[in-house]
Amino acid sequence: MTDYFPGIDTIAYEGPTTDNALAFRHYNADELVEGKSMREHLRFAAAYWHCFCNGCADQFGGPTRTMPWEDADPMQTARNKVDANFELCTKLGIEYYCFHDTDVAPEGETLAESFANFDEIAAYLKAKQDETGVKLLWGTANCFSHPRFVHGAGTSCNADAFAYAAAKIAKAIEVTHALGGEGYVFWGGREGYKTLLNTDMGRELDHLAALLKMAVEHKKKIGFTGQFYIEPKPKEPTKHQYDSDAAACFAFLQKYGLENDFKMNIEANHATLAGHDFQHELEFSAINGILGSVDANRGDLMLGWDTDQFPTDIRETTLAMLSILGAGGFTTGGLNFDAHVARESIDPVDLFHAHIGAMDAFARGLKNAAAIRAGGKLDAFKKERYGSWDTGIGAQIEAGQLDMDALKAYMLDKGEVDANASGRVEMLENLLNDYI
Ligand code: XLS
Ligand code: NI
Ligand code: NI
Repeated sequence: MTDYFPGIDTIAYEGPTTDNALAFRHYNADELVEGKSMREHLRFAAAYWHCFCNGCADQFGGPTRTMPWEDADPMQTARNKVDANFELCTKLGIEYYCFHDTDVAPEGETLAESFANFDEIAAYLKAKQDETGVKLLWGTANCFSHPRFVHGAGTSCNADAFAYAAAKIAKAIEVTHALGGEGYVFWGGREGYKTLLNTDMGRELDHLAALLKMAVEHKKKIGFTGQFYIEPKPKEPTKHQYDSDAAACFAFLQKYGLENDFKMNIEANHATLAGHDFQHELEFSAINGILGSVDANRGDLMLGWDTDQFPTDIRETTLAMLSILGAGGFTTGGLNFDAHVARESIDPVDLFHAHIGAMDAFARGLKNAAAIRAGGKLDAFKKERYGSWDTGIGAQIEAGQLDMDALKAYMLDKGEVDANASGRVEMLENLLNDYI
């Protein structure tokens, strides 16, 4: 094994009282929760782009992070990053990783050269997967960074940009398939607009749907059975992204008859940018049968952009795991840490502190959520709150037995509604805190 993280051993579970910063306090991979190991519940994944490609440059300055895998030759850098990825995942006990085509292999002078680079690195990724047992959770294509995608990809006014994106996506799906990837993500990138003064929204959305339909056909053609996901985000880089939240995505998918081919990849920071709680997006997806995977990060509510911080808020992870467990848990999806270290966290070891904290935060969230479910008080409260729908008039309405005339007659006769009960918001908030 290479040694990009010298002096760091395999990270072990040492329990909540340990002094060791490089140990898990709560994530104990084989510990059973609701009859399933934490490893199987949480299905952690490392995000290639943030771990190995993001030097933490910002608008005011260049990269600050020491990235010892960088070499003057971009293909050598690419091979080094593969080594670093598998070293990181193995040492942390992270079983999955995720990538964009351009994260793993440099773009060439031509599309053909880019594909050749991608194939070469994919073969190396495959060898390292076989050697370590680390697997690909999902792949994706970057159809937003290059200037050719200035007007978008699937929604570009330039038909050639659409064609280029289709070529990249086809290739990325093929490579994901070859690597045994369990899913493939579509994040809108620049699929949106800056101003309606230059934008034909209806036509752009038709084009986006056409691109996704082609992807579904391509998937079938090559025999890829992994799950397709859409990752909602309301803004950034465009002012308005078409896939703005789970509800907008679901409406779009239904309009174009794509609702059985896609699930959601819900990102915590995108949810808050959309003005929703993380849990709202998870719960909306769960009730519609489209909860697929999660980009597990956190935003900063003081800031209006995608800060992609590692998740550390136990209340958030608890509520998220409550919805995920409620939906029956992950099948093809998992928790991908779409997060980067802070610009001032400049050492390779900081990647370990970041992942350890995030994995512990979700381990606590999982245990808390399981305890809440076992306690049964929240469920019982909700059940009772809707009691008026279980019998009498409520049950008849739910069964579709009554029309408006019947309800008019019912209410004229009864005169006033039965007394409302308190929603007990504060009591329930206190109850939640009992578990955190
Ligand atoms: C950007 C997105 C991106 C996707 C993958 O905001 O989160 O990183 O997860 O393209
Ligand atoms: Ni993301
Ligand atoms: Ni994001």
